[in-house]
Amino acid sequence: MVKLLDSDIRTRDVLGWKGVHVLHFMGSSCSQKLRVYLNLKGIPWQSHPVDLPKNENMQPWFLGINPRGLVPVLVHDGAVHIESNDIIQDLEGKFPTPRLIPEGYENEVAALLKHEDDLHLDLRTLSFRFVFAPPGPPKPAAALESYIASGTGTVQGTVDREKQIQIEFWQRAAKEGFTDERARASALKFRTEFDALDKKLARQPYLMGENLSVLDIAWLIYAHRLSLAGYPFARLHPHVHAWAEKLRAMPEFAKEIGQLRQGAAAHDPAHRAQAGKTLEMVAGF
Ligand SMILES: N[C@@H](CCC(=O)N[C@@H](CS)C(=O)NCC(=O)O)C(=O)O
Repeated sequence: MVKLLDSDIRTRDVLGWKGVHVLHFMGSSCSQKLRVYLNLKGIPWQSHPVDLPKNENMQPWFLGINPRGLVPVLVHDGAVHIESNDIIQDLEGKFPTPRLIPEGYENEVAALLKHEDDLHLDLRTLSFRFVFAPPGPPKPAAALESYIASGTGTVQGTVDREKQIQIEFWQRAAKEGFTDERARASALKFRTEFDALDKKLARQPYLMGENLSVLDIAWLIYAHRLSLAGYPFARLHPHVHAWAEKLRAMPEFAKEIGQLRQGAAAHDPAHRAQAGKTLEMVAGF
């Protein structure tokens, strides 16, 4: 569990926050995952929006809370938790019903969520290339400088390697954009994952069997974002497509992904096909 230490935190006022507080952004996939989870659980929480397109997450106040500079963050009775999957697993222990991690499967689910999180930068690559498609560098130099300089830079008392990975990701993006080659490599990884999920969903209604679990939430959020990027689910993975349509129709999901959906509807095909190429063309799907 990534619960921050007192020495990691510079924005001290959060230590006095009582109850469940979430720092998040409407269009962030990891925030959407956590919000869907909170909705399904019926856990009341207080919202603290962090505007990612305005780079609020790269300012000293936010880095004083999460030295990694990422959303979502959970502050529960003054304890600061980062990493969406860790937050969810921690809440599952504290709010056990309705169960979204089946009893006895905690370790298996932890490993599967870790695997899902390992693909996060691939999702970000495809999102920036085909959904957001900003005209210039995704993070202006001034924002990146503030990111590098702010916060303690430690997580659980240790210099945070993950922050360096983020810095390198944005520096590379500023230098070369999101190239065809990178986008193709990321899309192929997802194809392998969704081929496997499609086989599961041919036999059972949800990823862990008969009941909805955190894995359905996590993978629906990925599938949804990728469908906005133009990933051809209906053609390549029909069972995943049917499952995603079913989940998207549930109010607990619809409420959280709706805004991005509308936003993306406003994107014309040329916008989604940055440099005149769609995801299907770039990936060879
Ligand atoms: N492994 C982290 C990933 C968090 C992450 O990358 N969050 C994104 C939004 S989905 C973010 O904060 N991006 C910062 C930015 O775009 O500047 C988690 O699961 O919480």
